[in-house]
Amino acid sequence: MPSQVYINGSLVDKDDAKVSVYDHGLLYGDGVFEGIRVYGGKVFLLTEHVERLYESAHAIRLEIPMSKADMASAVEQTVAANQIDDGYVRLVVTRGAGTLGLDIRKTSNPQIIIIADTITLYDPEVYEQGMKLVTSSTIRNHPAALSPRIKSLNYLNNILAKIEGTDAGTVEALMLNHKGEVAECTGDNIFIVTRGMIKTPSLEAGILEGITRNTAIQLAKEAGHTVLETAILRHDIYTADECFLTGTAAEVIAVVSLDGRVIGEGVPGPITKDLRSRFRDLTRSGG
Ligand code: PXG
Repeated sequence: MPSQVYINGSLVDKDDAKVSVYDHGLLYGDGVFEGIRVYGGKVFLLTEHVERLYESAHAIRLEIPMSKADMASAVEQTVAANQIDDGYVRLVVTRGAGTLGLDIRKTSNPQIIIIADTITLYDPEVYEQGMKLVTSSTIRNHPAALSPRIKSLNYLNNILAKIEGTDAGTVEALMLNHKGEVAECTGDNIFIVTRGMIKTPSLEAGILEGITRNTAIQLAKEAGHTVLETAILRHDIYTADECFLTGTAAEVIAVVSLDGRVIGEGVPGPITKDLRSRFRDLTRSGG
């Protein structure tokens, strides 16, 4: 059982890993995070995740008091201390303790927290049969309000959408942007395959630049597919031949219906299956 949590330079027992109730991470969701996989004892795409963490922090004017290289070493040290072979790392940086006001100048001591744990995945049936999706009525944050490119501790936008999925009996939910275009799911990016062409919303749609998304695009291109980053409407998903999601937790997973419309043959499609297999080969080979 994982028991050691990294907090501000030390590994401590998880029961002793604590932050102040005055921390702006708690009071305002003021902070950033990453979710990273460990495969065969190796942290998958660690450099990419550390890079995105620092970009998120930079975007919210949070200076992380540690170098990227030291952050990467701290992640590896935490994984090793907990003897995680296949698991999950949650990397969190909060704004730190401050006053009961929004002024970041009155905060100090950003908290750097690294949790290495096991991961709960979707049931194997969901991978075999593909998942059903519904569109949530909660739209994705407007990029001019809170950019979805920032992986911030304020995930209420996604949580509210996820509740709608749960209420509808699905494990994920589709989110549209303020223009009514397809954005992404609550914790996964989305792709479709139409007449052999792979399409995914561009960053302009107001989405998180998923690291699994980037890997899937690269794998698809290596396999000889054309990948188009373009505006997508729900109609494009309803009428697609295949649909799949990508994410750190889900990896590559098929979607077989949206809002009660069967997609393609209603089973995971050949390109989806091939990309899932290529992704799994990559993670098994140490990435
Ligand atoms: N969109 C959103 C909004 C996300 O939160 C993704 C896309 C996929 O990005 P990556 O980089 O993982 O390919 C995410 C990622 C969790 C959890 O515990 C959520 C994510 C990642 C890991 C764990 O809910 N979201």
